[in-house]
Amino acid sequence: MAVQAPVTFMFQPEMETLPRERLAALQLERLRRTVRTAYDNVAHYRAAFDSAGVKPEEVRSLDDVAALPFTVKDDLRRNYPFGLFAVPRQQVIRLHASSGTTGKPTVVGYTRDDLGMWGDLCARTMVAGGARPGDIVHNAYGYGLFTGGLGYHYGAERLGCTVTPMSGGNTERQIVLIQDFGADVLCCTPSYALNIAEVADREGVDLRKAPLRLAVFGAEPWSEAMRKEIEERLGIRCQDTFGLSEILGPGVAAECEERAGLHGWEDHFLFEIVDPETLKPLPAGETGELVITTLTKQALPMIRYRTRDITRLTDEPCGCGRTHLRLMRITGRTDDMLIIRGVNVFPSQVEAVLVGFPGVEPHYQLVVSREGVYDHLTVEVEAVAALPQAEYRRVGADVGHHLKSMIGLSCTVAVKAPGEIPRSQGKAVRVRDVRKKA
Ligand code: DLL
Repeated sequence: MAVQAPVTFMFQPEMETLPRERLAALQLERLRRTVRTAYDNVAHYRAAFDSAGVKPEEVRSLDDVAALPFTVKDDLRRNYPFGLFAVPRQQVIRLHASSGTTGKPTVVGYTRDDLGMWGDLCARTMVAGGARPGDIVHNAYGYGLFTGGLGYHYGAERLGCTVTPMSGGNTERQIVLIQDFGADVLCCTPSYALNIAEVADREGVDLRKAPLRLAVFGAEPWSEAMRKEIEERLGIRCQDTFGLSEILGPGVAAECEERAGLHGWEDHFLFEIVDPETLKPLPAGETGELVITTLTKQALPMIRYRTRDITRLTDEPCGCGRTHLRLMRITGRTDDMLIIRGVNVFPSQVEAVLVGFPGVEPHYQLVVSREGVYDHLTVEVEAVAALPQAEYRRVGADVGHHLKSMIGLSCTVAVKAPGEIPRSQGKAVRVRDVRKKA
């Protein structure tokens, strides 16, 4: 029987539409190979498997992954810089690293095949969002040790786009080049796009008149409210993409044009959700911590990597025709979750209340302090215009009231003058913790 061509344009349709049973069979074969290679070539994995009492040959079904030990960020630090590589260093032709605010950075490496796969997956990701060969791609993700810039650079080239390797910063110049080169696609973090929109407004440039039609966002949590705000201000469609350095960089999961979650590329990764407290796998559809195992990475195989990201998965069929499961929008990280007087709150929930709120701009920071034995949260947000102090207090009280009723959070809202909240150059800093560490 002739297979009907998918209606949606895809970068690797034969993989993206693979029936789920065949996808599972492919995953199992690749999982077994990855586990074997990791055990045979990486001392850390051998020790971890031995102390958990499991042998690579005991992985006979995908469910057996639950018996394998987890890998955490600290394992990368402890094996700094190259201790988790599964191939001789000479075969590792690229390194990236996290900036690492505390301790050693985490280093990741790629073989030539890894880079080929990464380029393919970034191309797939961009196409899922609506990019097409021939587009002009303005890439404002940071180039360098961060994976965002080079990841999407190779993806866009692989797709057959014309790439402007802009990197972050120098926003005025970015706006000039977006217009002069007639960029179709913007790659950057949502918070940086907001910065671009603001600087363009200030300079009297209407980017809605430019050809720009699509933004490939990711690298930080953002809300639906923020999507709407940026779409209106820039006159473009904003698509979510997800990834992390330890697993690949960008290109792990991508929102398609249906916007019903992000397809996780299952021919290369195995996705699980576990309870962050008990670490037990959760049933399909439940919200918990995302755990990922790489299935094809050569230089740095990752077995059950605990991402700390909170989401849930669905494998319901998607209108786009792709068969790969979907990760729902990442609401935050277990380590970004604030617990303020017993209320769990993620910055993205506060964002959803602030964006579009009358009188304030969507620039904000959450400041956590200690008052006696209690933690206290101050939400700093900017006023749309310079106003008398009494007016700031009135707007602040109004915002505070809404935060209390929408997310049950009692906090102080400090309304700041325009321009007082630091602008994002890449990943926005949403939380400032000023508690004295005991
Ligand atoms: O941020 C890779 C990336 C670059 C993804 C460009 C997408 C676009 P890391 O610096 O290692 O890698 O940070 C990974 O960022 O564990 C999440 O907490 C967060 N993150 C990434 N994408 C999203 C997203 C890159 N779409 C960490 N929504 C991850 C929410 C995201 N959080």
